[in-house]
Amino acid sequence: MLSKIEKAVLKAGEHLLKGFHSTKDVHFKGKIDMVTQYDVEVEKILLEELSFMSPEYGFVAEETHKERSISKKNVYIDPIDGTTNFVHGFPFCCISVGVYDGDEGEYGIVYNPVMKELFKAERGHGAYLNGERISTSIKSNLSECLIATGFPYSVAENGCGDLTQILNVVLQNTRGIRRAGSAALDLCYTARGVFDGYYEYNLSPWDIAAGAVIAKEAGAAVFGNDGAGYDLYEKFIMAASPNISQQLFKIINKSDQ
Ligand code: LIP
Repeated sequence: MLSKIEKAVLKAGEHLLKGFHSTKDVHFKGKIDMVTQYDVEVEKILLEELSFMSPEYGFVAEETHKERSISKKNVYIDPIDGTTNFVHGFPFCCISVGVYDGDEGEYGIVYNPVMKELFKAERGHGAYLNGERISTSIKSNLSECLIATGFPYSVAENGCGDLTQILNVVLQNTRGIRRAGSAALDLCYTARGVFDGYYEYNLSPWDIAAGAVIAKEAGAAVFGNDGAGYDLYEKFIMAASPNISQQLFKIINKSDQ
């Protein structure tokens, strides 16, 4: 199954790559929430190439299948995660396909054709980058850690609010943060140990579905607000090396009270 999904993602990736180097028709779903013809076209290719999974699996996809699926088994598709990066020519953008049976992630594939990085994982079989096994960092001192995060599009209308307080605490207790613009790749860069941890609020299920499987299979602690398991529809996710996950969770939650 994973190899058939990978084939579909690689085919759709060719179109993302063509679009990355082409002029884009940009439309706005919100003040800074952009969409291009390539988001829609890549999603169409993925839905066609993955149609073999229906009717056993439902589909949830950012551009044309936003509603929550009634199926138990679902495919979560973000055709271009990091759309702002894609529009501005910043090469941190990807296709993200996560396959779930209920709340359990079965497969995750995240593909950045611009940087030629293909992350994939199958539950219980480890996580890989371009065929090489990956795992989280082993740092145990939060002050030595590089943490990734992001901000919802709504900051353009409402500002950062509580996120500023959290950012202050994280910056005072770590080596720094990176806001790279793609939740899927932030999770994968945590899985490969480049980031020691990642957290973000107000994401959509398609942003995190695949990356969460990859991070978990790479040994990351991945959880939501309760500090236990994660929920694709919860408005908070954190993934981190198990050696620092509780330290990071604590400072984020202490600052959030
Ligand atoms: C993006 C996420 C990113 C978040 C952005 C946006 P999109 O998804 O991947 O982590 O900070 O606000 O939600 O819109 O590029 O698919």
